[in-house]
Amino acid sequence: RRWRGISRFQRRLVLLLLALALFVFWFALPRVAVMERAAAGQDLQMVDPPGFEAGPAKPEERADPTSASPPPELPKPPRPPALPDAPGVAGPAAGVAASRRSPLPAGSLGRLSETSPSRRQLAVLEAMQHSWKAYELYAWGKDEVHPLSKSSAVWMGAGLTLIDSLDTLMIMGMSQQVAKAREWVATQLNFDVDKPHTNVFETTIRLLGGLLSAYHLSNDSIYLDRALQLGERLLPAFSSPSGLPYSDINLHTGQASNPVWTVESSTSEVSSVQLELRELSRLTGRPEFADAADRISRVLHSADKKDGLVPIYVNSVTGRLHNGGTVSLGARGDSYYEYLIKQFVQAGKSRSFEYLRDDWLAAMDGVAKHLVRESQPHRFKFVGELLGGTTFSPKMDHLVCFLPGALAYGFLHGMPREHLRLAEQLMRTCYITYTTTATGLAPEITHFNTDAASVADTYVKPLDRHNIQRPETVESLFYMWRVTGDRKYQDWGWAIFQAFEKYTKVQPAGYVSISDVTNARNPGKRTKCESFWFAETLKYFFLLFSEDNDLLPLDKWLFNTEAHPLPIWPRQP
Ligand code: DMJ
Repeated sequence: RRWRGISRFQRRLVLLLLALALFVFWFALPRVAVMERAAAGQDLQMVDPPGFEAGPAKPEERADPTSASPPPELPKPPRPPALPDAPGVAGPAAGVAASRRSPLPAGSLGRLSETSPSRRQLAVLEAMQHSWKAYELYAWGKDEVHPLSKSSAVWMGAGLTLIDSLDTLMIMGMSQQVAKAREWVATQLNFDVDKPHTNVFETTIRLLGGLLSAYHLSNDSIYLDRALQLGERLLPAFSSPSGLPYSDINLHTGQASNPVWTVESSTSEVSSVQLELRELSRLTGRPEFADAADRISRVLHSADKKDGLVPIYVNSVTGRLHNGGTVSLGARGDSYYEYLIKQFVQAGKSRSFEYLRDDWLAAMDGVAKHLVRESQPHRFKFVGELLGGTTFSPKMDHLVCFLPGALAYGFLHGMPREHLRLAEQLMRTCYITYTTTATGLAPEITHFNTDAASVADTYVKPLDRHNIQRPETVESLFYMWRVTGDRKYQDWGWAIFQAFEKYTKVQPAGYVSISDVTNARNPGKRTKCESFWFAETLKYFFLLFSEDNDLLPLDKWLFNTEAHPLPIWPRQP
């Protein structure tokens, strides 16, 4: 009666408004729902970013990076000047002085990015300042800071956190902190450390890698001088009968050894030093570092593998892989795979490095065949392990979450499109390992249920509940954002960043590891802050939230396994 009582004009107006509301509801609601589900980690049907085919591509297909959907249109700042025209590894010796040229003009600190920082980047910058404050207050010049106990710890005895952080400070434009740290490097840093068991891998990726990147980003020769001093002290570690490095060295005496209890080394440790050694050779014209790297890569290339997969232990004296050993892309296996594709890219995809690309392709086929499974009930793809080389275990270390990023980076450099598809699926799974805990932070290890009757996809064993500020998921989010231009990866990173803010920040300074990600009431703050929090996690957050794709563009730079950027060389024959 009321409807009939109003005028025709009023009726039309009401109908029009109803139609408008329906229209808005129809188009906006699904988007909101998808975003909410994604943020909650419940979006089971992955939405393909426009431009990417779903489903497997032919194995021989090589991606044309230009065919992928381009990252969003962003203001284009001037690119960094061309890379230094330093001699190639096999080129004439040039000496440190002659090759002291970096891709950035002197004094470019704070201007690495020409776009204004985003609100999220500013939050990361504040986190870095808060973290650095703890290091300055409690651990200046020491290896690690313990913000809770307001103390420090010795590991290599060489200012580990300070050196590991240099490039992050530079990228974030923290010029005053860089100046003070540079002063310490110039006047205090001393690699003449008399400790019998300094780990060769950690020293190479964190200290040597950090110094090389600091040099490239600052054009300051002090960092290259120090890198060369360290490289010379590390050299005896590469003189084993097989050519694979000993795990430990005394930097003072040059005595290299494996730990007393074993002759076996971690496969990832012996196989993840070549990027740094070759770059040191290129910059200094000293071939012995690159020669050592070549020997390592060739020994592992010739070793007996199972569909491209390697066990997690290797005998560094004989060069033989541990037969029947566990296969994993997590602890002790991870960066073996990462460095296959990155060595090929570093060398400008030169023909003489194609054998490493082939090893990467074989390994990724092996991963798909033996290690990738789906959880139940939601069919999340994950990467398990082969115990004893044969028995599948649905266990996935947080460390494995480097893989989506490496696959995406490989795709950008010409690897098959199906690698990107797998990267997208694994990226989602890595994110799920965060969203399914009470704190929103991932545990060290996640197990997956594969039984059809399962009610939850994941479970975390009591001893695996800790989070030590690892970077791998944020690292992969950064690559996925750069390669696909899909903003959901930034949003996922932001959710993770906020969880770190809430559960790991301490006052008056610093961020720490926690013991139990499943307990939001009492996550159990630990005292220690890892150096890779500064070197990797915060750096990747900062880059993930950047709108400037020309800030360390991925066709010109690669990141070593400790997130230290190194230039990609021009292609050589
Ligand atoms: C880092 O030192 C490196 O990323 C290494 O390759 C693996 N472990 C840590 C971070 O989790």
